[in-house]
Amino acid sequence: MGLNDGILNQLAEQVIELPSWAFGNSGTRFKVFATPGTPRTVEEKLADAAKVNELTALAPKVALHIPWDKVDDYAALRTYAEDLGVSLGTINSNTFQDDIYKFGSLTHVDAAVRRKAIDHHYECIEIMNQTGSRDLKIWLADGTNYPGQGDIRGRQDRLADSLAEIYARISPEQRLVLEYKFFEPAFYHTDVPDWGTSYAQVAALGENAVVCLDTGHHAPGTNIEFIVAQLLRLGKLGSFDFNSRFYADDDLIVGAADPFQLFRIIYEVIRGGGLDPDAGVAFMLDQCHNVEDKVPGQIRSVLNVQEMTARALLVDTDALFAAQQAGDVLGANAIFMDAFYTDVRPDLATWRESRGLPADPLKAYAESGYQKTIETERVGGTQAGWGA
Ligand code: PSV
Ligand code: MN
Ligand code: MN
Repeated sequence: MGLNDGILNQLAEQVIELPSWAFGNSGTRFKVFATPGTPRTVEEKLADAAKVNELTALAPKVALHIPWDKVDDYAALRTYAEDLGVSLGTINSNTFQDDIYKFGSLTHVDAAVRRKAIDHHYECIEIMNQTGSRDLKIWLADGTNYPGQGDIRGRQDRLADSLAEIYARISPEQRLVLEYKFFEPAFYHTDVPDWGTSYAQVAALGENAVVCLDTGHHAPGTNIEFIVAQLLRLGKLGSFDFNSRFYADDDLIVGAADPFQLFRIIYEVIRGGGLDPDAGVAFMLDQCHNVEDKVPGQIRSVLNVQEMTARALLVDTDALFAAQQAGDVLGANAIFMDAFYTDVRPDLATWRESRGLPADPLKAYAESGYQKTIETERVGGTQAGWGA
């Protein structure tokens, strides 16, 4: 099995969006280790993202988180990014770090708190108008810790009302993307815990409201590729937050914990037409590099997505469907596994070189001297988010 031109043409169109916060220092509630060379400004985060793109041609977009990436002039930031060869992507709102949101944001019982949270989203939409971003991504920390603490039903109703106010502000070219997460920081109930809730909320809003699937936001054992298939079927898969996890929301490098799961997810993306750029599915990373260097961490991540995409494109779908029709259980499984077990790395390296890219982007990064330069030049890099 080799990568034919049809597959390479599809791979050439692949766009992965990098999260600005992946370049900041991050950690656990126990410790944030500072990594030498960490960006001090949004501009430096963009420069690092552009480096990843320069060496891989896979990551021409950078997602921002507001207010972590707050600047005075977003039009200037847009030009700055474009001069580096990248564009500004999804704008992520943040209603989870201010004291006022202790008991919720868009779901809060107090209309004044909901107003503040809605206004923050208006500010994000204003930023999107200047950055040229299509997607407003909303992840809420809203939820409760103890049974009886909150009125689950009332919170759901207030969420619907708040989202409707935000949705009314987006332009026809923009989308509202609602992310779900089954727990954390709330431990008893979360107001958008699963794809079904996210789907119910966005379906009520309209066509330009879609779901974000963060691969780390499910209970262990969840069949994530099934959710992918279902959301694509319903025309509501807006974006991915790719990462990998061993236990909870670990935010580790995508494909590091379970490459086969990533393969299965991407197979369903392809099966449902989601790889077509016109399908509008944004392939974002949502990761933290706590102990490893961040730029090579992002390079490894985009290469993992590319490798699993290549393998998923290798599935002999005609043979697979025939085996499925015939009830050939082991035959169908063997066809699927043949593609998964194919090592595409040599073919991808040769293809990269033919496009003027380094055969081994991680080696090229190590030899480029970039890491040394940023370590020397940048002193006092910032934390990814909390406390930034
Ligand atoms: C929450 O766990 C999340 O996945 C959301 O996407 C946030 O925006 C992101 O992490 C960064 O904290
Ligand atoms: Mn996420
Ligand atoms: Mn998360």
